[in-house]
Amino acid sequence: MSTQRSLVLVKPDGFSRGLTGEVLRRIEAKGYRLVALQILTPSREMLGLHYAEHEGKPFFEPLVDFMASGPVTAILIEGERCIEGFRSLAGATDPTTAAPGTIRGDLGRDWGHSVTQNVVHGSDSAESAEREIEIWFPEL
Ligand code: IDP
Ligand code: MG
Repeated sequence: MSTQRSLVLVKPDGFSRGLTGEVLRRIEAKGYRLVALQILTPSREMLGLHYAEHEGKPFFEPLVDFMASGPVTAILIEGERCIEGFRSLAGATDPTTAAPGTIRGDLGRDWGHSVTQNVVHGSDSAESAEREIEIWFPEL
């Protein structure tokens, strides 16, 4: 058994395009459980913690600007190997080359925003998931 929890975000592009339901549908169809869900506009401080590994990279500031630009849906999911499984559902980082059938491949668009606006975030390891859940759902 390796039941895991993962932190999923529907980013501001996905939220504003009304794609939260579609992302939730895919998570539930896969068999993962929804543990908690919250709509919020994240502070730059939260985003600095969330994306700490990318601080100093050229895309860091535009990424934080984008992520703070409006509401996101934060979702805590649970299921067997759901960290790896949701990354697989999400697809590759670049929505232009993400495989069809994935969230980013089916729904992500190249709006001239490079790779930044790619609909969803998903934790990439058990350590990241634990760290990120503490940021987005400190009570859980
Ligand atoms: P991931 O979300 O697939 O794990 P990461 O490499 O962890 O991808 O990057 C975090 C986020 O930063 C991406 O989802 C995307 O929004 C943005 N990003 C990553 N690489 C680039 C880039 O080269 N240009 C612009 N934005 C990027
Ligand atoms: Mg990442």
